[in-house]
Amino acid sequence: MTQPAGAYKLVMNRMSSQSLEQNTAEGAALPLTSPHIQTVIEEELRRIPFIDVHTHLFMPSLGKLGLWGIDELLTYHYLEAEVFRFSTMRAEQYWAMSKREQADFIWRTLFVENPPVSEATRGIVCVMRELGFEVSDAGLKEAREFFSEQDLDSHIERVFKLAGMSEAVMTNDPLDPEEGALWEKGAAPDSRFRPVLRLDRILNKWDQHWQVLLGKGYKVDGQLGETTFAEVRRFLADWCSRMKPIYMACSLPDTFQFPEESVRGRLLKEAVIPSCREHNIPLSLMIGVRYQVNPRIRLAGDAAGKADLRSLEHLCAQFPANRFLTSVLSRENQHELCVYARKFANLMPFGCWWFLNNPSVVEEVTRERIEMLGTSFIPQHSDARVLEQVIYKWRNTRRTLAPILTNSFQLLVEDGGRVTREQISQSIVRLFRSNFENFVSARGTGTLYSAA
Ligand code: RAT
Ligand code: ZN
Repeated sequence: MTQPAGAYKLVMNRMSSQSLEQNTAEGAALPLTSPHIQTVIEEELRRIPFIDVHTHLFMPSLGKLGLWGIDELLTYHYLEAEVFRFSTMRAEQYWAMSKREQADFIWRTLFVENPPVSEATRGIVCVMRELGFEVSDAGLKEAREFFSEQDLDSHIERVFKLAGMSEAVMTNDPLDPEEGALWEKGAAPDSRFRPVLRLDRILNKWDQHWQVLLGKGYKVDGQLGETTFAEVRRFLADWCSRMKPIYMACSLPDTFQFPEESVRGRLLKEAVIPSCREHNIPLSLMIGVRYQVNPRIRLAGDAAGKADLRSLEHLCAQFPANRFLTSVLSRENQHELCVYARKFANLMPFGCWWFLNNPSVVEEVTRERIEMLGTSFIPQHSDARVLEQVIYKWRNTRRTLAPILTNSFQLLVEDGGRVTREQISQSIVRLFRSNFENFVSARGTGTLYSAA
């Protein structure tokens, strides 16, 4: 099946959050009765394009790094983790196959021999349906043909439109040899994709990477000292001017502590945190990964663990002029994260990440966040690694969040509050656009983020 994907034109990413808030529908300022609230919320969730604040998608100028198409969708590591539960195939055998063979194996195992009822498998069903394919062997063949004929640029427009999003925030690793080289050559920016400077190799694997920095002319060493800190700051400054990231980011283990006299603790304190301040951008901390508990299944081999969030308390208190976007991977840490967000306005909880991105958990976490933080947080990001995943991930988010938001506004009416369409629009724009925009640009926040 071929479709003129170029026919879709994304106009919504040219719209500002302010204009999106101003719903001009007749009666936008009139009070709504409880039974109408649900319809209005569903309409506004459909109308307002979201900003996807953390993905692993890439702008077209970063070439092959950007994954898309049915074989990439089927070999997503969330599905790889599931396929070994249904098959006796050994991981080593799986890795020896070509991408297409792996995709065929996953298709057969998770979609033909078993019902695709898990969150990740159901996502494939949704994407195929939205793009017009049957969930059958014939549909898979058709999908392969379709993707082989797409022009990437117009396909992106179409996918973003189907997903109801205007921008995807990328994850850009300057020390990935392939990616770093493309940026150094001058990758063309794309207003649909916003860069983020990812620091995992520096903060989590310094012993394996300091020599790479040295090779690039930064006078660092393995021991750390004033010169090294200054040179890491210079490296970050150079990458800020090359990449123009909207924040810096790092994933962290469940054992993460701060302050800490470790390489990571010292690099954070002496190089990364001052650099974020100097460039006036937040640091995103994704805390709670138990790296490679099963390395045989590669990317699918990480797990989750409860972290000690006192580290976050120390960061927020010690560096009031820094801003911290934070997502925690363990369900057990969610309530504590809300408590800290009530204490520190320089902390912005975001997303229900990875193992949390299932309706049952998203529902619980989001209710808790609304009850404790009102609309002052960022409910979700997609974490998509393959372009078309945003279609199902954002559809699921809208479906899960509609009843939660409805319930919150209905309770408000029950308790004597006045709820209008305008107010609902504003809340949805805040949650899915402007809380993020304001936090990354330190805008509209009064004195909240100035140095104490
Ligand atoms: O959700 C994921 O795909 C994970 O593998 C991680 O990449 C995580 O999102 C991260 O950014 O570290
Ligand atoms: Zn991620």
